[in-house]
Parts: sequence; structure tokens; C-alpha cells
Amino acid sequence: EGNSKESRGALVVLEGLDRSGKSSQCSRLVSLLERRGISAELWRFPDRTTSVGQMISSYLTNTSELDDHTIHLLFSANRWEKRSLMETKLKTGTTLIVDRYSYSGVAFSSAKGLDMEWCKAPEIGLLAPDLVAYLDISPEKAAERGGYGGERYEKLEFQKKVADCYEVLRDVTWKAVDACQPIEDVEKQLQEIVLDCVTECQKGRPLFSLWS
Ligand code: FDM
Ligand code: MG
Repeated sequence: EGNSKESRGALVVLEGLDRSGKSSQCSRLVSLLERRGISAELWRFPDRTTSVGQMISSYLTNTSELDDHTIHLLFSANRWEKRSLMETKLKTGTTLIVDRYSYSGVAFSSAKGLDMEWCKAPEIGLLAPDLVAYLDISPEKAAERGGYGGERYEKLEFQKKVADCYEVLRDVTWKAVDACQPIEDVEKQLQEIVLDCVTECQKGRPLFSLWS
């Protein structure tokens, strides 16, 4: 029990549909934490910089075709290859603000029809977030924002299925934020829940694994 009370960084995940505003809010959160003198880094999944990440990227840009199970496992492998660095960062006091994580992995693959439990299995043992902030927006509203690129999943019909899968995954630990509000209001709400979470982790909240 000794080290379970050690101060550490927080693992904060932002989830939501495409165009829900995750990426801009992640940057804003990291700036806020830095201004407060809290060590923080912005991470994102997929991490397209690794060799697994490059395979994922060419799949997403429709440069390559992969079986649904295969790409699912690559997304998972992309998180596994960062797991030990993630743990080190957290234990040395750095808070990670992560743009998508395992929930995207499960929601997007199960939206294709893969069994949800099968999708969760390779995620077991990854670090569990201390906070999942869900940027809540309907697929229709998100699509109205425009700016869907040409990537594989950026289509309204598919995003509707993803929204349904997120709904199933959503549990008591998630904090939903209405993403249709003005960007500054979303930012304010996020700041509050993230700062609370960082404080909890500084006090020594134990690190858990998925899915518990
Ligand atoms: N995506 C993302 C998945 O299908 N599985 C995953 O595990 C992750 C992390 O990849 F459409 C999807 C979600 C999105 C696409 O993500 C690329 P970004 O955030 O648009 O780069
Ligand atoms: Mg995208």
C-alpha cells in the first residue's frame, strides 16, 4: 500500500465524435495546466509517429485496406507500445491529457459490427484513465460544423453508429460535457473537472487498469 499514496500525474482522456472539439480542448487544457505550473503533456491516439501508427494512418487515409479485426488490434498495439512510457510519466508527476483512448478503440470497431467484448479484450491491462471527459454532441450537430476530412470514418452514417456504441460504453466514471456550448464554456467546465482530478492524483489516487 506504501506507494499507492505517492503523488502522481493524472491520466485524463477526452473522448467524443469527430468534430466534437476534443483536439482544441486538449490543447487548451495543457496550456492551463502549464500556466498553473503543473507538468502536463498532450498525447493522442492513434499516435501516428510510430511504425504501427504509420500503418494505422495509411488505413485511415484509405491508402491501405485491412481486415476489421486486424486494424482493431493495431490500434490496441499502438496503445500498448506507449503503456510503459505512460506509466513512467504519471509516476514522475506528469499529467497526460489524451485525445482518444481505448473507448474510441472499442466504439469505432464495434460500430462496424465487431463484438464489443472481443473489442475490449486486447485493452485489458492498459492503464485506466482517472477521468474520461466525454464531449457530448449529436452526430448531426457535429456534421453541421463541417470540416469532416476525407478520412475513413468521417461520415455521418458511421458516426451515428459510433455514438450508439459510446452510449453503451459510458459508465459512472465518465463526465459528459455538452459540446454544443460555446467553446469557452466547454473549456470552463473541463478546467474544473480536470483540476479536481489532478488534485486527487496529487494526493495519491491509486493507478488502475482497464477495465475495472
Ligand atoms: N480510432 C481511434 C479508432 O478507430 N480506434 C482507436 O483506437 C482510435 C484511438 O481513428 F476516426 C479512429 C477514430 C478516428 C480515427 O482519429 C482517427 P483522429 O483523432 O481523427 O486522429
Ligand atoms: Mg479525425
